[in-house]
Amino acid sequence: DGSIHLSDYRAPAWRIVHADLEFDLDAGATEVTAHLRLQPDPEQPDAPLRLDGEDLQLLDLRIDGAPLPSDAYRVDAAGLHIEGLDGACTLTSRVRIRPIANMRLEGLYASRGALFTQCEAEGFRRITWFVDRPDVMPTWRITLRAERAQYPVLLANGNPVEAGDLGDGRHFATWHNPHPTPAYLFAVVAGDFGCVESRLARADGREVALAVWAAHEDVPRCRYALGAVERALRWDEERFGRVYDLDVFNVVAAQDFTMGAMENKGLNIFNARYVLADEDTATDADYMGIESVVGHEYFHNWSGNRVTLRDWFQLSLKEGLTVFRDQEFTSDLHSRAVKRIEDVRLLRARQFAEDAGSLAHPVRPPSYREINNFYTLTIYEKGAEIVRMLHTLLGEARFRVGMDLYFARNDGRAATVEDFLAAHAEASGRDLSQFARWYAQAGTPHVEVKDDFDADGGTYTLEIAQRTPPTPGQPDKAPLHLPLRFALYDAEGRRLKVDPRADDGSGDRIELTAARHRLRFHGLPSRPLPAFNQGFCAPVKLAYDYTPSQLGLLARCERDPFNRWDALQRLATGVLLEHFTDAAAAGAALLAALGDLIDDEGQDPAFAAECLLLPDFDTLAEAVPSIDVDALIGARNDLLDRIALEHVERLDRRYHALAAAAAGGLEPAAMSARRLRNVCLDLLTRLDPGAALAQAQFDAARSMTDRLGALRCLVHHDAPGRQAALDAFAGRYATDPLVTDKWIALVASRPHPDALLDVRDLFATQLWTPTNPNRVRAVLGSLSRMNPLAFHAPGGEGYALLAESLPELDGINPQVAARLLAGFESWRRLAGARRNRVEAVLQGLEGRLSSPDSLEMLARLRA
Ligand code: DPP
Ligand code: ZN
Repeated sequence: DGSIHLSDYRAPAWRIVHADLEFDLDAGATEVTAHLRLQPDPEQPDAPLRLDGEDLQLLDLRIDGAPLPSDAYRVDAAGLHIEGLDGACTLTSRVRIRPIANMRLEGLYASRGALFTQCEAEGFRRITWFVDRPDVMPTWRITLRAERAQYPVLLANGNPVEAGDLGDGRHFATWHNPHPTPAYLFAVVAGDFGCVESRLARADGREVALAVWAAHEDVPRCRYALGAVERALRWDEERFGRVYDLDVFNVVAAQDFTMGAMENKGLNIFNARYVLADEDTATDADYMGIESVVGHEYFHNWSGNRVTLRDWFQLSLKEGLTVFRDQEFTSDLHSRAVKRIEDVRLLRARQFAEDAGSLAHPVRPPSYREINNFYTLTIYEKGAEIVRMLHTLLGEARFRVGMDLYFARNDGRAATVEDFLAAHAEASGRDLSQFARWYAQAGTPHVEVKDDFDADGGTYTLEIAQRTPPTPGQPDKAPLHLPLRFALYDAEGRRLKVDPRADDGSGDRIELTAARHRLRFHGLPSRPLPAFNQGFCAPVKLAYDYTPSQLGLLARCERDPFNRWDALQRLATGVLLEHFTDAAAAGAALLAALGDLIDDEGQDPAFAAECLLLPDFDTLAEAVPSIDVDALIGARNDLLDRIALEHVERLDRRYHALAAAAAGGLEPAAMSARRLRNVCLDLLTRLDPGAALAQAQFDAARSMTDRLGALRCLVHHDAPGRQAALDAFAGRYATDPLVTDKWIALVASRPHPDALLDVRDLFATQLWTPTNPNRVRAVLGSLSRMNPLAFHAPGGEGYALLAESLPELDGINPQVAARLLAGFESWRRLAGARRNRVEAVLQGLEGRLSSPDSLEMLARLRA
């Protein structure tokens, strides 16, 4: 079926040791001349040379300067085959490509008069003939020639070497990348850009010139991203000892971009949404997102570029590790507790759903048809959780030694997950062979804890069992090696000193390796209250039969802030899903705890805001065997109404009390205040008088955070001023595509059946630009991922709306279409007629999609 298997890996028969490329750039027709220095693998002496290439018009082909006769090679849809080469040689090819016709945004493409590339994972083969796999790592020399008027700025990987005039209004620039670099990290940018720049001293004493580029009118909005680059560079030196390795580091913003950003060597290309920001157009969440993505891409320079991947099955080796690194970057610079809560919220809502649905796959998948389909929450977020567990098991100091060894030993090489674990095993002396199962086994582990207290002897026993449910293709699972932190509290919430034979003497952590463990504690005066998985140190679903009052106590006394938040999430989940025998007491405990939080001025407001947010629809859907959409949405709405009614005065008081702090700029205290204030406003707008408050905030707002927060309240709670506010907002930002995406996303995620009509209306306007991935996601991603009420409309209209647009989108940008299809990943667990409706919609898509991306997704969804 066209699948590629990890077990079939073979080293490349031919390597490219150096690539010298020349581009005659033009949006309509670009010519690429490639001189590739080729070396055969001595172990595979007679293997033919096979080069990847797609949609290339071949103009010329030479070996060591001599034209190749046409019977000496063969071209098919996927590649170029040459037999009978005897040994190292230089292949020169000249091809023509058509950037302007490239809607897939893979390879070289045009966007708003400029030219950009995107090569990960397999886009480089759309630029020239090449051995396009990550374990082929030449050094590079890249010369760009173009018209100066349209393309005054010419950027490529590495350091600038030379630039000059060519006459006739044309000019050139040559770049050199001395580091062995696979083709997926190749990049070229040409266009009329401006930049903000700065110089930093590297830890090794050399200087690096940093620049962030964008269309001229957007340059003033690049300052924050530049500062984020500076912070990232410094942080990686300090925390990981990783020093930058070129004289320049360039970041360029592109409005048409499929991914979030791309870590090309020395020339990161970003989706504009992760670069451009000022107070008038960016929310606090946007700023945080920019800093974390800038960090992420920068950190790839070591975890991904210097040490790259042997093959695409190892994708999480760079992505999981780099997400862990960017999470730590954000945690070190901002609130560690709030960052952890946000990350776990995403993991539970989206990765757990992926791991429990039709698209579940291990962090290292054993096979794929289209690698683009594996840039998933599992590869990224679960991959990061695995690295975090390793960090917990080894401790910061030994983890750092292991990382240093990993980087030193694999520098300039294409590595595997085994190389990563071997470095950590060697540096720490620990056996990580069972831990390696985390990479091979899909599904979220369930850890169930039962306990018993023997009052006579004061003996307390914990019985801990783990099991991982079956996933597609993996019916049976083996026990995993995982760290589990825990603590015991007495009835007053005082922490009890215990010694569970913990290996590191800290007495608050055990390592699970078997399916069952028993822990005994002696000499306890009374039955303790246990707390588990502090900091969410293992990515599992942990079940323990808490009473509402125990959760209320934990929410106050747990030392670990993540677990204080989690106690309230458990309490809320139990109330919403009617898990508690005394429902009235549970509801009262939750309301009391939330009331205290609203009033508590000693608490970080951002933390309080996180606590006031109930588990979202996806998280609840993950917690039930069968998804009753109406029941989940109804229960959630009822509880939110109840919280608003019960605490209306408190919310109102706090909302006003936070006004002064919220009026500040980008300092943490102001961001934190705005966060809680907007959560208060959202609850208040559920009640009639709140609408006036939201309207007032909208009218007076001085930041995008407050303006968009108020607009969301007005739109999502059907306030009277909703349409006028939307029109005012849309008019004010009509020329800004990123802000336009924001209001479109609000409309498409409005929890009202009419959202489907609004989306249909959008399709009929100029605002619907199916070639722009951000816009497609603002419309259809918001509908399918952020609007369960409309997407799951009982008659199946939401499913039909998404499915209808997929054939056209698939013809434009297969990656975007395939990602939207994943919105159906949990369909088999839908209750009632909805499951049948999705099934019919998926069946109706048979024969209407053509990309390998979408065909693989559809097949997995229907398997
Ligand atoms: N650009 C994507 C990321 O950084 C893929 N490498 O995650
Ligand atoms: Zn990445």
